[in-house]
Order: sequence, then C-alpha cells, then structure tokens
Amino acid sequence: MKKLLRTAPLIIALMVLCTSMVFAGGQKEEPGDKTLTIGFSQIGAESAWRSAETDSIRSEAAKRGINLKFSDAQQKQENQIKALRSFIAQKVDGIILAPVVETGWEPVLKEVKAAGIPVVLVDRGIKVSDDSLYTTLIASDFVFEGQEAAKWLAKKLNEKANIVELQGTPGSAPAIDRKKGFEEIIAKYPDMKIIKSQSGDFTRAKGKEVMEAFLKAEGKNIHAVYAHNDDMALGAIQAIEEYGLNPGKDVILISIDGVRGAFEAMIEGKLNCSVECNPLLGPLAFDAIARSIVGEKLPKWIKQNDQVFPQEVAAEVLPKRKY
Ligand code: GYE
Repeated sequence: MKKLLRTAPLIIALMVLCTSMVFAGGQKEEPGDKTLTIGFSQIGAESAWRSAETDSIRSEAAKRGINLKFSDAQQKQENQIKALRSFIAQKVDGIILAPVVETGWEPVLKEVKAAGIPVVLVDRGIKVSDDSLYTTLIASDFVFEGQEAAKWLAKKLNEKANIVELQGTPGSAPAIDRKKGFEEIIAKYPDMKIIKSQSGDFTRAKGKEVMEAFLKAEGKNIHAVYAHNDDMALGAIQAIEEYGLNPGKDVILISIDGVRGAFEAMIEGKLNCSVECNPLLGPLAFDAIARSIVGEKLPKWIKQNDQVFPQEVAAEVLPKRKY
C-alpha cells in the first residue's frame, strides 16, 4: 500500500503526459500518427479574395497541427512549377495547388504523380488530358457567376447597355469562364453590347488604369462595367470618380467575389452588385487531402454554391460576412 502511495504521483504524471500527447494540438491523434507535411502553391496576393483564401488555408493547417509549406508564386506559373518540384524533393504528404492559368501543367503533375503525392486543386481549374493527375478541384462555378452577373445587369438596365469588361488574368479559369457565362446571357439581348474588354489582372491598380483608358476612349458612352473581380471594380470606381462621373449612378458596376470592400462600396452606393465566390476553402482542402492520402476516390469537382448580392441587401448582409 505504502509502495502504491509512493508510485501513485508518478503513474498520474505519466497518464497526464500520455493524454496530452494523444490530444496534442486539440485533436485526437492515434499513437504512431505522424505530423502531415503539406505543400501549398499559392498564386500570389493580387486581391482581397486571395488573401482570404490564404488565411483560410493557413489557419486550418494550424488548427489541424499540419506542417504547411507555403509558396507564393507572384502570379507566375514557372514559380508554381518550381514550387511543386521542391515539394517533391521535400517528400511532402500532399499538395494543394491554386493554379494561376489553365494550361501547361501536365509535365510537372506527372512528376508529382510518379512520386505518389496527391494533388488537390483549389479555386481554379486546369486543362489536362489525364484527370488522374489531380484528386479533386474545390472551386466555384465561374460560368454560373458570369451568367448571374449578366442576368442581373440585363434587368437593371432594361436589356439595353454599352458595357465595358475588366477581365481577370489572361488564361486563368475564372477569366475564361466568367467571360463565357456573361456573353452567353447577353447574346440574348441585341441591345446589350460589350464595347471594350481588356485584362486588369484581377488587381485594383490595373483595374483603375484600364478603366481610365476606357473612359478616355468612350466617355459617357459607357453605361456599365462588368469586372471579373471586386478589386478591379474598386479601381474602376476611383477612375470614374476622377473622370467626374458618379459610379453606381452614371455608370452601373457589377463584379464578382463578394469581399468586404465590395459590400462597403455597395453601402456607399458606388458599386451596384457583387456575385459571391467563396474563398474559405481551407477546411475542404485538408479534408480532401486526408481522404486522398487514405486512397479514397473523390468527385472531380467539389462545387461551391454562390449567391448574388445587390446593393439593396449590402448593409444587412455585411455584418455576417466572413471575408
Ligand atoms: O475571383 C479573384 C482572384 O481564382 C476565384 O482570383 C479566384 C479569383 C478571384 O484573384 O479575386
């Protein structure tokens, strides 16, 4: 009994230690579980949307006790290809890839596949002849977003408008599909025309610059702006104001993403509508990685459902927005 009393504190200490090991990081780990190392090749930090996506992936990795190797490609596919090769060399357990453009991925993804590393695509799709080169794509339907934008604009302007289009990064899935969806719908309305269209690279600065050129060429002939993301619309708003017109009144603006800055501009009456695109993909991305590591077959596209937010609802919705 005496011996038991003497050894009891030691036994309790050992039990506490084991329990804290099992629940390390706030989650249950089986003995023998190793910390996962995941590589994330991110495009850059061109928009508020992208920063929200980066935060979502970083914070979810921290929550799950995952060792995240983060690589910022500064908008260049060649940097992403280098990052993927370095992830192979580091023998990561999985890769999350946000591909800047749609094409040119086959060779490097074949190398990743040969190394037995699962790849989950987030936010943008790619074109490959062999779809076993990635496990799944977690992204919104950009064609749908473009269609919704066009439907809203047709209604707002009674099916008659000269539109200027600020496109996203050339060759990127959202730029291609948002254009396609929008054009499909306005083709039904003979008095709705895109009179100018150029890339603003998904940035506010470029959006402003391109809008200045559009205004210089077309002036008051422009009735509406369709921007492939909110940041470019916010840049265009500045250009319109500097030109001496009222954004949101003299020129109607619609964009895509639904970021906080867009809601604020809608409340100020300068932006008329934003179509949501969900960037909070961290939890889904790591679930997909975990499932593919254990060999589960996933659907090729885990589609995100988005809504349209016209300015009338902005003040009510903003407090509930998470990004
Ligand atoms: O709309 C834009 C960003 O790929 C869906 O990229 C994403 C797009 C998003 O820079 O703001």
